[in-house]
Amino acid sequence: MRVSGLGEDALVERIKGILDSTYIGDDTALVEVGGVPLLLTTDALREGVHFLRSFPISAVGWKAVSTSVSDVVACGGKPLFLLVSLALPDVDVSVVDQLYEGIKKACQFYSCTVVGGNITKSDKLGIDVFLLGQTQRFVARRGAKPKDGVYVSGTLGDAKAGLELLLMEKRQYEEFELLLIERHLRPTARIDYVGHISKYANACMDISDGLSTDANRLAKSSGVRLRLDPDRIPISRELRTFCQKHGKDPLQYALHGGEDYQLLFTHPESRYNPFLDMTLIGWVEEGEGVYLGQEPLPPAGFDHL
Ligand code: TPS
Repeated sequence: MRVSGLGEDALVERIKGILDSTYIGDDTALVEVGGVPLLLTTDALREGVHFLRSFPISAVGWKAVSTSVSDVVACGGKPLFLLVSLALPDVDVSVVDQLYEGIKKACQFYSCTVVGGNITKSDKLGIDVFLLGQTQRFVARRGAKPKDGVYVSGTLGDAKAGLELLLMEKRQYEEFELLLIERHLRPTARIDYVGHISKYANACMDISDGLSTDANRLAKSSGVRLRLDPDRIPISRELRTFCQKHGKDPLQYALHGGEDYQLLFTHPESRYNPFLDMTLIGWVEEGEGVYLGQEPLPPAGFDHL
């Protein structure tokens, strides 16, 4: 059987079995070194799969750091040190300069430091980030409790619309289109949520493959059912404008679009923080799977294989 027939989650389960590992399955791995808990995560970006060579390369650097920081934040942690490995075609040196300008900007924004890496020759451009972080309290995907509120940060679906706009390769973009494109090219990991997540979340993960796919992962890990309210899913004004213009349904983008790097988390409703852009989108129940109103919401987001 080919890996594409298996799918990403099943392949990860298979690898977990081979390694006989109890670690694998959250956005980061929690390890203890000399009594100090640490978070480890790694992310890969590949030309043709995650970005095109025509995209601004500094944005690719920014995004590579942000996707890893997002995983650490989802576990309630702060990013500390990174290793960055490049798979490099014989490009102009300025490409590497710009890539690292983006990496540096992101590291300044998130307060973390690149301490090393590796470079190999390759046909396609690739960036691998390995990130070490630290947390006061590790928040996993398991831990959601019946009666918890289900929350997301920010708005959903913008990055998918941004990617579609980029792939249109228009000569001129309107203001709202540029905003959506920015959401795709330079996602911001929700570092502003670290305090809230580490203090209050019973379960958390970041939404990289789309709400429908990631909510099902959280429900499965926690052994609960999530019932989401379609009228509560947060959708930006820009995405509404985009969908109006192209005759699309914004809810479909918000449910299944990937790469928003917003957070999905649960806790009692009493922990709602009005100073964060968090939205209550549903509740945790006993049972399994994800429901949108009365209908099952199967995973229909992005699969990497
Ligand atoms: C050129 N895409 C790639 S990875 C991903 C999505 C929706 C999910 C999140 O990945 N084609 C191009 N660029 C793209 N970004 C896509 C397709 C779509 P991860 O979990 O690795 O952060």
